Amino acid sequence: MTVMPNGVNLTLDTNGASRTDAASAENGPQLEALYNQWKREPSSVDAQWHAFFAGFELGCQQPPRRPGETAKSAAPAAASAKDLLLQSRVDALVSAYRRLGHQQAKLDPLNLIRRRTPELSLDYMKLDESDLDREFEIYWAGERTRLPLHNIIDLLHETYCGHVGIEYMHIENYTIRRWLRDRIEQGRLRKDTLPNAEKKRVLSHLLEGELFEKFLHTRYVGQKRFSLEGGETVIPILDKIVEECPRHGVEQIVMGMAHRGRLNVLANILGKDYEFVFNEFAENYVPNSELGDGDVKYHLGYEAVVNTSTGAKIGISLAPNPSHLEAVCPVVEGKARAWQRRLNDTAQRSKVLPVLVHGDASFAGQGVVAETINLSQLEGYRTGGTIHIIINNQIGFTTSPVDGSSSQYCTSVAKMVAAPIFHVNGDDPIAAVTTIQLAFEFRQQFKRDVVVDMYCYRRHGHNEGDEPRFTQPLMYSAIEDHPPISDIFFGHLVKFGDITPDEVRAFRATFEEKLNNALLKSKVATKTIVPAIRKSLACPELLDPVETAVPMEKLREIGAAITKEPETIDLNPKIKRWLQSRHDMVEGKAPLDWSTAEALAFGSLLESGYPVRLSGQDSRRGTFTQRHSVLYDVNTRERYKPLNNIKPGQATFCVYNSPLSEYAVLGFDYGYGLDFPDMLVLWEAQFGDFANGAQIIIDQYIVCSETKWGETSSIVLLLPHGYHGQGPEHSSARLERYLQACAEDNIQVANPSTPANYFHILRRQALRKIKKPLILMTPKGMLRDPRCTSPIGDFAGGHFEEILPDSTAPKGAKRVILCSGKVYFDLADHRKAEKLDDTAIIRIEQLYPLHEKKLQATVAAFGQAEKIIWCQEESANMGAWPHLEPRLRKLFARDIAYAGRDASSSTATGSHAIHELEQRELVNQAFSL
Ligand SMILES: Cc1ncc(C[n+]2csc(CCOP(=O)(O)OP(=O)(O)O)c2C)c(N)n1
Ligand SMILES: [Mg+2]
Repeated sequence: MTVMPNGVNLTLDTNGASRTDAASAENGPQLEALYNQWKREPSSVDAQWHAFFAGFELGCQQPPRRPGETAKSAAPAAASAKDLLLQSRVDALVSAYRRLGHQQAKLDPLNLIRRRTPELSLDYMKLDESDLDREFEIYWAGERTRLPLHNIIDLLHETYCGHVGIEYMHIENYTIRRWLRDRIEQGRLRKDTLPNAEKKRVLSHLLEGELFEKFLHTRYVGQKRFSLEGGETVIPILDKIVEECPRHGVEQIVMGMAHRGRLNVLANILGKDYEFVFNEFAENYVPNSELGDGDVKYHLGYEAVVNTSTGAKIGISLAPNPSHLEAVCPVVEGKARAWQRRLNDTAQRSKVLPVLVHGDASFAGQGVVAETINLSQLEGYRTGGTIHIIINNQIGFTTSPVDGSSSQYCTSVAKMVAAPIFHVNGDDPIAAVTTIQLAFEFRQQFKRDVVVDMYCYRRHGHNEGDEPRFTQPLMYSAIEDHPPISDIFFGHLVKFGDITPDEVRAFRATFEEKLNNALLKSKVATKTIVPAIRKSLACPELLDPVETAVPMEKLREIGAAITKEPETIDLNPKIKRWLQSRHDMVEGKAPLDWSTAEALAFGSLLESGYPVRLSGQDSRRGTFTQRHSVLYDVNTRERYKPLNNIKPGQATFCVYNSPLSEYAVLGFDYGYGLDFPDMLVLWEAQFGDFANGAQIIIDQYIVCSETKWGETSSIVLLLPHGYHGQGPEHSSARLERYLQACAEDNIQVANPSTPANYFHILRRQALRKIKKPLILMTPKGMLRDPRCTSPIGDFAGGHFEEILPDSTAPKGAKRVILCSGKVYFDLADHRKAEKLDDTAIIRIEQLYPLHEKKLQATVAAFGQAEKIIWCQEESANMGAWPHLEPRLRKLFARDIAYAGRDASSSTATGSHAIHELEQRELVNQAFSL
């Protein structure tokens, strides 16, 4: 905004087009005055206005000719103040179309949406019919030109209010906005430029999509399949993406989608055999898998290599997904990034394309969508842009968009990363296909997310047994009268001579025959299916020891490398001292603390070629200022990662501060580990309880993906845990939640109490061939506690100890206290202070799978013990007790006494003093029960 000396508020945008205030009639006289002032004395107005008036005069004298335009028709207009005023109003109109044209676009196939956009009217812009034949200047498709107003309006209307509505004016970056504007205004989305062969391909995909659904509808009446009918255009859209891959150098698509149309996509895009799809519908179908519980058919994943029409091969990986809508989004992003690493595509990220297909209600409603989109440009999480496709059937189960989103479109969340949003009418497959083509180009060019919101409808209820007319009578009477997309498109093609009715009839007949044959084969196949006896996933090898010790010499070498002061940066003096103390530890001058143990575990893995990825909130420094895995120059903030400076050729240590999200970040890291299994992937919660923000990823993926989908993962969750009197929210990592989910050796849950055991369990996780998630309770206050240290010898020898025996207690101890984690130190101190030497304290370092034999043998060493007590800091309804109690009772064939806090609804007291009292009390109990 420029405030002129004469008080006129006028605005010019940077490419020279005038707009806004100047368009209002009230400014007319001032504008004219300003113009006259400029004519009298050009230097008396501000530089921008000077340029504008000069340009305007030039434009009036030498209008550029349009192709075929004669000099006569482009005769110069008189440059009057009125012209100037009208021009500014036309400019404002053009700008309004660019910003708001999408509101008048014909997006809804059912034509039920009515929106008013007064800014697009002549009236609003204070133009009238008499101006329609006047010529005005317009900056269009990258060029300045002059056209009569009625032509300008036609052009604007066709471009911005056709079957594609485009939101791009919210994009702050001028280069991106202009790239889009030029292509949109060149007519990329309004012109039918598809060659005939492509149109036929689109029609065949529509027909395949539609006939496939109809076939299932009649053969498997009432069975849930979440039909795509009404939204079949998504099939040609996805096909176009695959077809465009070779041109853009994309080799792999990583895809996620929910229930709607999933079977259709599996069959018609990923090429899953129709026969197999039909098998899954058969009543006596039992999955051909020996392990695990499996999942319903519309959640299963699939891997395929498909051939494009040019013969190129494109890999497509469709991630399995749980019912929890949108939970798959971050998982797909993580998988895509892992694929990028696998294909050596970490610089450009152009060979691997993430594609997410969403429902309209889910995209608007699920917070994980925003969390995932927020990852899209971050150093540790970016994937070079995702193509989001919304199957916008304008309903979510029974809920209308007005009850599902506070914004006009379900896509508004994508604006937070300035993604362009293309709304397209699904009844116009050509528009949809040309739109996806542009969206793909955009992704490859700018490596940013882009959204294609395909408006459509849902021909049936939410599922096929559901009656939609109970809640949506009007919409469904419109749907009933609405012809299938293939009919509309076919009619269009016939009209323009692109195809004949005979060709379509022949296509239908051939395809139906193909489906019938597949059905026949499937009937044969399903008859012969013998229900497989489900084998348990139990994996006793999880308790086999793994060689994880590192020779002393190697430890010292690694230790020296990671504690060396970097030459390239100037360190904070406190960090210098910290490095020195760490150096003393690895030299054996002092016992090793927790974070040094971790650094040696990572360092030794990296040194021998195993990459490590650690991500979490503030993980680089460490929430408790313990890790310092990245060092900073005090003057320049230049960064240095000691763990990446061990030796040439070592594997890479990737450590990232994550955004403040648990759900998406854990989902991402979990997905990453799935497709890069040779990397040790760790996700760290700031405090353990924050992991419940990612509960869906834990419940739906981490603990059960192996049994549902045969997907194994070795992700590590680092969850700071322990009662220090810091209140209810910083004490408990909710150990009980993980233990409650334990069965069939699905995960490992550990609460190690020594740095050496932490070192060994991390190395075991990376070195062992078996892939199982590892849930680790990690310390907070104990990070610097001299009691929680290990001598270097414990790293050079031994391995992970599931049970830590008590070597100090006498054989004839009368009392055995079992415990896990930090409370051990309080118990040991109390025993020492009170000289209660007839008590043995045994630590269960790994709670699941429980090494029962080892535990039994360790307790048996104190055969005379009269009492076995379980002691924990957590309340009785929390911690390990509810899980362990029946198991310990069975194992030792006697009751186990409980020493710990009473059951409580909140995890811990808010008062530090009460915490101390409780802690003393539970320790006393352990020795006195
Ligand atoms: C997180 C979550 N909450 C609720 C549900 C139950 N649910 C299943 S489908 C559905 C409606 C989804 O609507 P939309 O995203 O528009 O997809 P559509 O079914 O219309 O294709 C709901 C609420 C779910 N699956 N996941
Ligand atoms: Mg919907």
